[in-house]
Amino acid sequence: MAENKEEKPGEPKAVSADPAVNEMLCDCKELPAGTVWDRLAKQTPQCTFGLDGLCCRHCAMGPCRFDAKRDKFKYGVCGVTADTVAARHFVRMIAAGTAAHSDHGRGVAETFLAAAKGEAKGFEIKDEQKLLQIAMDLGIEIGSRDTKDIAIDVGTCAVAIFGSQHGPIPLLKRAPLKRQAIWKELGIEPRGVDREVVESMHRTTMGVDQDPLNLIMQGSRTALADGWGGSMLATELQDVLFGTPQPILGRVNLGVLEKDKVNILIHGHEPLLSEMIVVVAQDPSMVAKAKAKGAQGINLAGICCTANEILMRHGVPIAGNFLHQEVAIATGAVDAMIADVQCVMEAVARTAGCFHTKIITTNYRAKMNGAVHIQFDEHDAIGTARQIVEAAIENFPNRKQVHIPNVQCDLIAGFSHETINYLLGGLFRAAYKPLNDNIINGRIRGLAGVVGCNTPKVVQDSAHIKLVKELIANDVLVLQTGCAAQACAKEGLLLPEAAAKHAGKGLAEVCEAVGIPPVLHMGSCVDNSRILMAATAVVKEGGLGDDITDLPAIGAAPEWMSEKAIAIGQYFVASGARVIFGATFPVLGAPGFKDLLFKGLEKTMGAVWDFEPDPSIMARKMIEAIDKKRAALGIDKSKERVLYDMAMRRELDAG
Ligand code: MSK
Repeated sequence: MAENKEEKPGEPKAVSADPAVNEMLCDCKELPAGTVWDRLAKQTPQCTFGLDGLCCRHCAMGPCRFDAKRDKFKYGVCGVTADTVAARHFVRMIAAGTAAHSDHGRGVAETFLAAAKGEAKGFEIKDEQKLLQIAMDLGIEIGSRDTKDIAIDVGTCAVAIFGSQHGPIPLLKRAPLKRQAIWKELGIEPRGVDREVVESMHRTTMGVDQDPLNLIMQGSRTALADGWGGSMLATELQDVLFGTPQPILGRVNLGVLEKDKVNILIHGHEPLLSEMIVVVAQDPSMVAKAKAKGAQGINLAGICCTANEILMRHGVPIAGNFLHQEVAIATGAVDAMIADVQCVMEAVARTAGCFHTKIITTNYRAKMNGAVHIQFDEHDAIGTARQIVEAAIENFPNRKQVHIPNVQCDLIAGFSHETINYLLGGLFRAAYKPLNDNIINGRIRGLAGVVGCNTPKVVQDSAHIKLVKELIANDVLVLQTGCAAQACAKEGLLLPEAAAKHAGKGLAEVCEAVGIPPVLHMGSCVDNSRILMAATAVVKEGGLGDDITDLPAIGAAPEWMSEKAIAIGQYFVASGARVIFGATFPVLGAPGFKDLLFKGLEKTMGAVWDFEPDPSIMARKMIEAIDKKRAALGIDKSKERVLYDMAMRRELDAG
């Protein structure tokens, strides 16, 4: 578990709260391109115009810089202001994040359709009940029709949502009615995923949309196309194809790598191929091949969100989160790293060049110099998976020195919103009522979604761990996805026993009664759509208002770095949930646009953004926001905030 080392003068700055990473840094000293932390140090100080969203290079009259305090930098060459420039950047980040999630979603929808038609060997419908639920939500007739025909219609409709020109996209209907009315009134119901991304790119190009409010409305429409469109479709169709996750025991951290086995590390986001790699790696003929090369078997592990996908459905261990990708290779124990799309640093190929690791890219959209490319063929996924596993086995004898830190931790993952329903309500009367009741009676103070990445700008995992510990100590039930979930898992917070150790009395009572951890792992980045569904289910259960904005609930991303996080943040705000980001925020130099995001959106969306780099202050702000919602609902029985002082933190860390 992490030792939250406090910095001492003269000592090198700690880069991670994770002892496995700190142990590996000695092995990374000679890397020609260094590690992500070395490269950040070389890039520091970074350009403040860029940091604050104040550099425009959208046309060749620029680049232009902006500084409200200096006359020289008041206007760009075209006369554009800092607020418009920051708004355009922000909307472009939303568009990029939406595009990433949605291209993933489209790939899943296409494979789903091929599987439904019987054209994708190895894929099948695993969750029929969920298929029927989606069919109903998409307005597809069920009656006495054959499952195959329903699946073909669902697949066809899902693919069409990406290119649809005239919305609204159908899954918006899942949201609370009041929220749907707000979107309609504001004119921000997405028409189709691709259309919103294209329009955002158009409106942010030189000489088009010059009004920050108009821009953020389009940003909201695009983000909603992600949350209630591309991401939600990816999650739902993956569940139908591979099974809806249920609580499952797993392990996390570099210690899951095995010295005597062929280690295959799966990195990226799409579970389509990795599901097949899981199957192939267990094939006795493959295990025999590994043994013939001197290994004792084959060991799979994951990095980033693909890790979350295969953990939730198969219990495959997680080697680490985003900042682990280079240090994992430096163990010398990774025979192949399989990379599909997103969050794969270009540095991994260079790092791999210093060891024996083979980097294998599998998606034509994401190739890399120094990597081998084996294109994923959804019509023969098992064949592609075989090629990959064989390549890893072949590489096993090329290992040199191996150093695997003996650090790992158990965790429970797999809390889909359906599972939360069953766990809290029981199999025969599945409902969110017990959760709502416990929020109303104050045992659970509120809900917090703590999600997002790692960034080298924050001591790895430290903000996640500090924030989440303070939240659960104050009876806030935490929902997590992505690398944030992996950070807290490494700290042991995703285990039922964490409730007795770290949670407040009320939350601990609920967790102990139901047998759940105080921090629920709900999946990968696209699975933030599960949090939208859980929030909607709480609203629909009743007693806590009639819109997401009424709930004592809040979102946070204390160590974010990806554009995808901005898209997620905006679809939460547009859905009525306040969000707080840490580390850095890309509009701080544009006072007008910052004000619009941090205050102005309250009027239209009923929720705003906030920025707070200190996790303790962030916790305070989140608890205050939750208490404010409780007061508005009239359920504000006195609850003192437990203040975490240094002594308490040390005690927890020692425990
Ligand atoms: S992988 S987007 S670093 S959470 Fe989804 Fe982690 Fe952030 Fe990538």
